[in-house]
Parts: sequence; C-alpha cells; structure tokens
Amino acid sequence: MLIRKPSRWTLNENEATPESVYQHRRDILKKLGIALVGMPIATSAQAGVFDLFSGNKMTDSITDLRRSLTAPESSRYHPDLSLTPESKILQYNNFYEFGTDKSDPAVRAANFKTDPWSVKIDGLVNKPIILGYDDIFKKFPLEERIYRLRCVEAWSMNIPWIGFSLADLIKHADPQSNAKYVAFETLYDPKQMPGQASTRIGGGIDYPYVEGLRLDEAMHPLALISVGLYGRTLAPQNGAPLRLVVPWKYGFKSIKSIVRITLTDKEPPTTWNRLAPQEYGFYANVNPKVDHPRWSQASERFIGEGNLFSSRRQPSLSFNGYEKDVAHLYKGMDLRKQF
Ligand SMILES: Nc1nc2c(c(=O)[nH]1)N[C@H]1C(S)=C(S)[C@@H](COP(=O)(O)O)O[C@H]1N2
Ligand SMILES: [Mo]
Repeated sequence: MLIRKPSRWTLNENEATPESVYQHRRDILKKLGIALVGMPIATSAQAGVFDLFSGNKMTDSITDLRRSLTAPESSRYHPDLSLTPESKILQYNNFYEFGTDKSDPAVRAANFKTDPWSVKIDGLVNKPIILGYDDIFKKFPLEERIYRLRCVEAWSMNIPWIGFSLADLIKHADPQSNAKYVAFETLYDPKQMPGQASTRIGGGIDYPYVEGLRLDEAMHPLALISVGLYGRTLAPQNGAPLRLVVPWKYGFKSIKSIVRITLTDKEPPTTWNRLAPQEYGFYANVNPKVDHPRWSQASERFIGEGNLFSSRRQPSLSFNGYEKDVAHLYKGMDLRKQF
C-alpha cells in the first residue's frame, strides 16, 4: 500500500527499476542474515535465497509450521486460471504489522503464534460466538476456491484458497434486523507484531488494522473466510489462522489474522480509508475506470511463473472479474464517488 510521505514507500509497483530490483534482492539477503560481501551470485542462488525470484520453493532459512489441510474443490468457484506459484504467495505480501516491504512478513512473521486463537462474533447478533483454533477448521465445511486477488497497487495473483463462506459464520450468529454492516479487527499484539510496536516498521498505521463490509456484501457467497491455501493451513504472512477474502475488492479489504467480527448499524471505520480517504474508499471495488490519484488502475501486473519483476501486464477487470456475481449489490450507486 502506498501513500506519499516516507521515502520507503517510493519503491512501488509502477516504479520498479532494475536498480530497485537489485536493492530489493540485497535487502532480502540482509534480512536472511546472509553476508553480501564477496558472495558470488551463483552461491547465493544455490543457497535457495533467490527462490523468490526463480519461482521455486520456500527459502530453507524460513520456518514453515503449516499443517496439511485438504478440502474438496468448489464446483462453483473453480475456474481454469493459471495459479500464482506458492512460493510467491508466501513471500510477496502486504501485512504491515510485520513491516512494509513485500519480503518482511515472511521473515518477521515466521514464528507468529496462531494456536491457541480466539475470534469473537458479536454486536447486533442474537447468538454471539467465540471460535477457538480448532473450531475455525471444523465448524464449517471447507472447500477449495480459486480466486483472483487484485491489490490496489496494481499487481495481481490467482490463489487456491481453502475456507468457507463468511455468510455461514454470520448466519450462525443470527444477525438482528437492525444490523447493516460487519466490522472486522486484526489481532493487536505489539510483542509479536513489530509493526504495531514501531511506527517506522509498521508504516504509521493506527493499529489494530480494521475493515468493514455492508451486510449484504458480507452475505454474498463469494465473500470467503480463508483458513488455508495450496493444501495447507495459512502461513502467518498470509493472515493465519483466519482471514477475509473479498475477491471483487482491492486486496486491502481482505483483512488478516482476525480476532473480532462485529455486526453494527453504522459504516465501520477502515484502516486505509482513515489514513488516506482521498486514495482509498470504503467500497474499494476493483474498477479499471477509476484511477488511483497517483496511478492508473486500467491494467495490472500478474504475478505468475517466472521472475517476480517480469512484466506480464493484463487488463484489469471490472469487479476483478466478478461483475456478473456482484454488480447488483451496487445498483443505483455512483461508483466514481463511492470508490
Ligand atoms: N491486518 C492486515 N491485513 C491485511 C493487510 C495488512 O497490512 N494488515 N494488507 C492487505 C493488503 S494491502 C493486501 S494486498 C492483502 C495481501 O494478502 P497476501 O499477502 O496474503 O497476498 O492483505 C490485506 N490484509
Ligand atoms: Mo493491497
């Protein structure tokens, strides 16, 4: 995510140059504690630390505590899309609680403790619920769904998520008739999340990270609570143990590591809107026709096989390709004003 101000945000998708790519590589090596001096490129490549760039497996130096998790393919949401390699989904992340560089979360969240966990569903509901770690995987039938993910920074991935419809969870809590919105909150734990303890690391966000949906958006079957991907439980950097995935909206709506879901009658505050309301709206529906104030949203850089910085540009799709499914939710709204 990008807002003008600190210089560390200047390495954005649209400005990546060979120099900045090289610098990025050096930063990753540094974080992994690998000496830069006098090290021939070939050696470091053999050590596996360049896997991010070659698209192979996870770097050996990062702990991987994921468990295997299988779920039947959803008949409805299993399109024939070429998948983003797992290594890139695991190592190219936005999770500012663990730092603002794409490579930070994989490194800094490696030992993030997600078991035990507790997520509360409360507010305007007749049956408030508290789910523990095991409930998250057992209470609702899981399925695998392949979704596009489109970040507001104009890059995209195709990800095989495992999870269940958010609607299942909300129905279980039995919403009251005056509930109109759903508010989400990420864990607040500065001891484990260095970005919450330091403005420098956490990008100056006011934590905890919060997000929100209108109730009818939240009840749409596409809105997913994800607990895994690529046949395993979520890695911490992807928002373990559970995160939201709203595929027709910009990625920042898909809040990670959720501890609270509250039904309300007022539009809840959302983190990026609060930080820069002129740049990030409450709705944040993917819209190729409404540019970000500082870059075009007409096309996107798809992150697939091959070099991370290779440019495979493709046109952005209205509602990220889910227009047929969700456009009716916004009938009569001016989507330029309510962006
Ligand atoms: N709590 C929290 N959730 C978050 C973010 C964050 O910084 N903190 N970043 C968002 C953004 S901008 C994107 S694009 C997606 C990225 O998800 P991924 O790293 O699993 O691909 O997570 C979203 N959820
Ligand atoms: Mo994003």
